[in-house]
Amino acid sequence: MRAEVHINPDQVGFLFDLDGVLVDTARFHFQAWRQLAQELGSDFTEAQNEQLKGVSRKESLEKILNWGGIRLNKQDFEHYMALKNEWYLELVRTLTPSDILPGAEAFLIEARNQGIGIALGSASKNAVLILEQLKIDHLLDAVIDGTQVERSKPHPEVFLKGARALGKEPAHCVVFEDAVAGIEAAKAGGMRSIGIGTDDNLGEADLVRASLAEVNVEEALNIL
Ligand code: B16
Ligand code: MG
Repeated sequence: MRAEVHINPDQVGFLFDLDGVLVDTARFHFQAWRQLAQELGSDFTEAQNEQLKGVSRKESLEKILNWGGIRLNKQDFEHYMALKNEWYLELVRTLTPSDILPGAEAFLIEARNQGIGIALGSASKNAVLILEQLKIDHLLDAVIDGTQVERSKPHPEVFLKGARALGKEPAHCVVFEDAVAGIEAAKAGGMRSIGIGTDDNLGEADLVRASLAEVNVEEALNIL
């Protein structure tokens, strides 16, 4: 067992993934990508969609094209990525605060009240709009998203930038993630992690819970 180390909450950073942790837009991504695949004469399943979670827009399209054995030139690739995003954004604009996942807002407020730094670490280039739709942007001290990183998860760049923006040591940060690549990114960055989902795929996390409604700030601090 690790010796108990007491770290003051004001030295701690909590880094949150967006999709699958604070809100579920995976169903919107699925709908928009599927529409695009069909436009290209292809299709893919909900099980395959699991492989797109946490993955960047560009890598998602690469996977879908691979599944369908489709090749596109650079110009068409850019065109279809933009088209999917237009369809996705139409769905995102329907989001309201009632779409915040169970327990997420209360958890952010409790962590803030304890003086913990809070940052977003998302692969999405639409993160700012989504946070505004949900009206939780004011609960975050820093937002690092797909517009600010060059390397996708499992590379730790997004979380290391989040820790830096908060002025916290990576070893004093806890990452909340629903994707395997995100848990790997936290590890690669020297951070602790809490998997939001199930043990079968997130078993590498330091703790796994079905949702933020089932985690309390104390136990999150205790894994540091
Ligand atoms: P966008 P996260 C990720 O969000 C999604 O899980 C993933 O499915 C999506 O492809 C990616 O954002 C990029 O999204 O097209 O909006 O830039 O889980 O890292 O918050
Ligand atoms: Mg996610």
